[in-house]
Amino acid sequence: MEVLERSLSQKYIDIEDKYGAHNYHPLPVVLERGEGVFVWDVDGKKYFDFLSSYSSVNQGHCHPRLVNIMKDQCAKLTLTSRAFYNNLLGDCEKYLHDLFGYDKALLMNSGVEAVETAMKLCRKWAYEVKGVEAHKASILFAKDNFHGRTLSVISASNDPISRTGFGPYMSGIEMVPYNDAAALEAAFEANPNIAGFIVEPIQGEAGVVVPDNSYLSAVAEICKKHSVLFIADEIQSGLGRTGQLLATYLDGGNTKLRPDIIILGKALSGGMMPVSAVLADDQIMLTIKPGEHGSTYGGNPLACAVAMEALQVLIDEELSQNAHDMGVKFRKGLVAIAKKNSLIKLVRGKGLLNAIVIDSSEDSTLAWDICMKFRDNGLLAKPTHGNKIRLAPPLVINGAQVEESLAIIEKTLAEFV
Ligand code: IF1
Repeated sequence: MEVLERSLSQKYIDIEDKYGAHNYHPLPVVLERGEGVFVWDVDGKKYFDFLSSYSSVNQGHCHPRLVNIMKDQCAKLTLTSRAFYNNLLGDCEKYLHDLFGYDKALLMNSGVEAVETAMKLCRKWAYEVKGVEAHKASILFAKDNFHGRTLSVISASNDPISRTGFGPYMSGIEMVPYNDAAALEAAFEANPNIAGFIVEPIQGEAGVVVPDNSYLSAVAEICKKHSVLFIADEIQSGLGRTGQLLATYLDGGNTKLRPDIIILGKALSGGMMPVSAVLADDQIMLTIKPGEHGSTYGGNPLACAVAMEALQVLIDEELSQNAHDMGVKFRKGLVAIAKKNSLIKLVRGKGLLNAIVIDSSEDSTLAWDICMKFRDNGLLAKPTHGNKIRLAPPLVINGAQVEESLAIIEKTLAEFV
């Protein structure tokens, strides 16, 4: 346990250590306020947030429009369950229809709940539309994926830390290498019972792995050819993060791939509360009949109010475009630092979903040590899978803040050579 020189922070850490589950190893910093791209710890120290709660705070911390809409709705009606209608769910579903162009939306809460929902829709569609024999449907995933932490979703993971010790695993799940269209087609040819392929347009947790330009288009084509549902998990890559509204909008937005199912979460609420959604056309969405799926909070009026405003903020503030422009500036700066500092082995990403690969083994603590120094120098980031450091600020970041952040990154890395 890193002992913090600031006793106030240590007090909070000690309480959590004593009374909380040890299911995380957080960076030792205790936050109490957020605004835009910044967060402050309990001692009043200010940091650039370069994690954005894993791309949930795209609109910036505590966006005033989201705070206000929550305050208003909180005082009116927060939850009805789906036993009754409420006056905001229909508007939210229509908003999602108008913005993304799918017949219908199914509102859930956490991202993994939406992934599970997509898996249930995929199986139902397999039996009722594709004609797969009962209980024989299989769902294909990409290796090195991350789609959440439920037992069925970790059954699709090849990451030992996500799955070891939680068996037995769910059947009807297969995996293929990411960014390999030939392997995908071979899998479909080998098993006609494959009903869907769930894939991240950019693999976040794997260390921001951006596939070849042709991969996602090939996925769409091969899925269509084999009557397999193309299911895009845009929970982390979507909602402006990669410089487009969705990461499946390619060629600067001129090619919209339109997967059969889109899964949204995280920034769908701008970090205010858990809201997730599954988008699909009627042929898929209506395979789930009344009473066959749902959740207590799914589609609650507070979530709907926040989600519509969070999406409107993305549009009004042109945050996808800003993510594109600031991402170009940021990656250029990282490449310039890499030219002077061999610690950075690789720079990769799209929009404001970026990562640097540190020149160390995956089991080295160097990336962690660098993030600790980033913290001391006023920037918060966290390593993923050993030697990669994800760098993903809120999409509201401006040019001067990008430059200031690059200066912190350069100064910090220079301390390690
Ligand atoms: C943790 C990772 C990121 C996601 C994608 C579904 C979900 C996530 C593409 C599930 C969630 C979060 C979960 C959080 C840390 C973070 C994460 F490190 F775990 F892998 F972002 F890369 N699809 N990702 O990224 O959504 O149920 O969490 O709302 O579990 O530690 P959720």
